[in-house]
Amino acid sequence: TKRIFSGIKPTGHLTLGNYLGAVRQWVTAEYEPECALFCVVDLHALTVEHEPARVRRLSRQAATLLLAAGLDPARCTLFVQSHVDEHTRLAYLLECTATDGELRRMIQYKEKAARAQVSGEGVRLSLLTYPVLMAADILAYEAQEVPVGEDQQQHVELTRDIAVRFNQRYGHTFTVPRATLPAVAARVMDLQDPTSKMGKSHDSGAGIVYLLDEPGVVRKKVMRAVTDSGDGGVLYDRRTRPGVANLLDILAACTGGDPAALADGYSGYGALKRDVADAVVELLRPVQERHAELAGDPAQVEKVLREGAGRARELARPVVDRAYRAIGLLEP
Ligand code: AQP
Repeated sequence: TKRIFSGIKPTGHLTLGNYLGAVRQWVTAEYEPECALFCVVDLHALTVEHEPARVRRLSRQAATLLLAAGLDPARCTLFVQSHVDEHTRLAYLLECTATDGELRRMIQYKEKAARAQVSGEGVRLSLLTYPVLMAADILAYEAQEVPVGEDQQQHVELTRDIAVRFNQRYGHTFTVPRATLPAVAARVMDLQDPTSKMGKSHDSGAGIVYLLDEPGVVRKKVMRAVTDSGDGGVLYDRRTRPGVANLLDILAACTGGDPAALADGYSGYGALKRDVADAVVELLRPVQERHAELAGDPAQVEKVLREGAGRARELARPVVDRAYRAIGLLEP
């Protein structure tokens, strides 16, 4: 069976983008615990300005939400990145494999570095090296597939390059992974600014649907979504009609239809928005119900994370040890 790995960064409350782009792919497959690893990648949350208590709170919340969304601890391994030292151990070796130029080309780095500069906070060095730590997250588990949204595709490509280079120079050590993207909604856009991604750390609250938003809030956000001017009814064209295309993508992802075909069923934006709002509310309802139950039992979530970290450590250690030997470090 295939080994898969993916993660979520506790930099904000989980969004509809995280769910449709990534989390839903994680919960629909049938796994064995050793084959599917899902991680709250808390170290990655320290690459931008952060508040310690908030990161802790968001890490717990992310784990709880992943369970609420349907991750079954009996069939997958759910853990917190900082609980398994192998990630940072391996990251250093990969920093000795990747180049400065490669990392500066990453789109997320350019965007987030620009934002950090504007805020006057300065760009943390870890923001530049973040994709290398992400490569370590993936390679430590010999993952073959990495189910992610479109914004993470470039980082998975870099991971492949690093793995191939390491293997060529030091002998076969790592499995070379590939990204898998959902067929629709691989990039959910901000409802208020449909030319940029719906991002959990962005401040446009009105354009972001959070998984824990109440139905009334979801409806309000969807009904106020920016649509496109221009006549010709409801058309699916991501380039010229990004606002409407985004709503059609969301509807298609929720109902299982095809976004272009769905467009034919509407003559106006109002009816489309109402259907999108209904579909999202229905999609989130069971997740929110389970979240409310689980949030009342934090000890249960902690137990899952503790057991997950134990299993993850056992899987990662031999791989990372092998990499230490291959690259030329003396056995202790
Ligand atoms: N808008 C999106 N549409 C589809 N997929 C998305 N993902 C994120 N935003 C969208 C996918 O969700 C998974 C977890 O994301 P992450 O925690 O690694 O953070 P990110 O990719 O940097 O996205 P965020 O949520 O916008 O966080 P911030 O604002 O902190 O950068 C990934 O598989 C991602 O592709």
